[in-house]
Amino acid sequence: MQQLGALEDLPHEYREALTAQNLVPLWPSLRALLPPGKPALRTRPTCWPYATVRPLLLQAGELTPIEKAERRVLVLANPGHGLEKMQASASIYLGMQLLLPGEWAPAHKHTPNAVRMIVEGEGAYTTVDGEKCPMSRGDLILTPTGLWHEHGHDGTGPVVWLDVLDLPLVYYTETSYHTEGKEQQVTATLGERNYAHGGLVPSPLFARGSDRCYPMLRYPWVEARAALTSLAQTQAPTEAVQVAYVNPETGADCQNILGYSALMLRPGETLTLPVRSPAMVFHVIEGSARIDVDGTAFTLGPADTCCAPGYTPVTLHNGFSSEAAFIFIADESPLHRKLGVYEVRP
Ligand code: 1HN
Repeated sequence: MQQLGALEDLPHEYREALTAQNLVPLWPSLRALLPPGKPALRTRPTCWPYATVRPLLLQAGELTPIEKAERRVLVLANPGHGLEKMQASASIYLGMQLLLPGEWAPAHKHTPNAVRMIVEGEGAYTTVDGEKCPMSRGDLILTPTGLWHEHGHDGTGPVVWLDVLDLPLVYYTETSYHTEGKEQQVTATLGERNYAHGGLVPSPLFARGSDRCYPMLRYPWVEARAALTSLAQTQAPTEAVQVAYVNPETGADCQNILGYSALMLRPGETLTLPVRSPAMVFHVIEGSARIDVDGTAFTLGPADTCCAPGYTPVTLHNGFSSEAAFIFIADESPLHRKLGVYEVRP
C-alpha cells in the first residue's frame, strides 16, 4: 500500500495558510479515516458485573435524591471511547437506573429511542404513551423516539433496570433533545394483549395494521422465555435458539436503530457467532455464560452485562450441564442495514 505524505512534510507557512482559511489536506489523514480491510475499533470488550454496579447504584440512591437526578443512572461507559463520552459502543448507550419505593421520575420525551430491560425488583412501572407498563425481571419495555414516558414505584424494595439507547448516534447527528411534560393520564390498555397469540393480529372489519407505529411496548419475559424453551424443543441441536423482538404488525425490528433479541444457550452449548459489522451488548437474564470476545473472556452470571465491538469473533459458552442460560442481546444491526454497511464476514 502506498505510503502517503504526512502533515509534517508540508512547509510550516503553507499549513498555517491552510488553517487560516479553514482548509485541511486530506492525504495525511486518509489512511486513518479509511483503514485497510477493517475499521479502527474504539469499542473495547468491556464487562460490568452487577455485583460491582449494584452497591454503587444503591449508594447513589442515598447520595442523590431523585428530584436532584430526574433519572438516577450509572452509565456503563466503554473506556475505549473515553468514559466522558458515556457510550458502550459507537451507537449504543447503556445505563443502570435505580428507582426506590415511592419515587417518581417525571414525564418527558426525547428524540433518542430507549428500551428498558428490567434487572431487579417488583412494583415499579413505566407509563409510555398513556400505557402503564408493569416492570418485572426480564421484561423488555420500549420507549421509542417521541413518546412520553415517566417511571413510578408502588412497591417496597429497590427496582433496577438496564437502559439501552441509541443516544451516541442521535447525539452525533445533532438531533438529540428532550421536552418536559405533565404527568400522563393512563389512556390505553396494554397493547401487548392484542398480540399475545402467535400469528394472530387484530383485523377489525377486514382492516389490517395498527394506527400506532409502536403497537407493542412491553414484551413480558414469561412470553420470551416460553418462546425460547418451546423453540429449543423443535430446533435442531446445531441451530441457535434465539428470538427477535419485533413489531408484531410488520415483523420488522421493534425499533429503528438498535436491534433486540433473546438467546437461550442450552446446557453445555457453545455458540460461535457470525463475525458481523454491528457491535453487540450481552446481558444475562438467567443462568451463566462465558463470553469470549476475540480472546478476552468474561464469565457472566445473572444481571451481568458486557459488550463486544463489531467485526470481532465472539463465542458464547454455557458451562452448566444441567441449566440453560438466557441472554438478552442488543446490537446495531438495524442501523447498519439502513446505512448499507451491514456485513457478515466469512
Ligand atoms: C432517559 O430519558 C431515561 O427516561 C433513562 O428513564 C436514561 C439516558 C440518556 C438520556 C435520556 C429515562 C437516559 C435518558
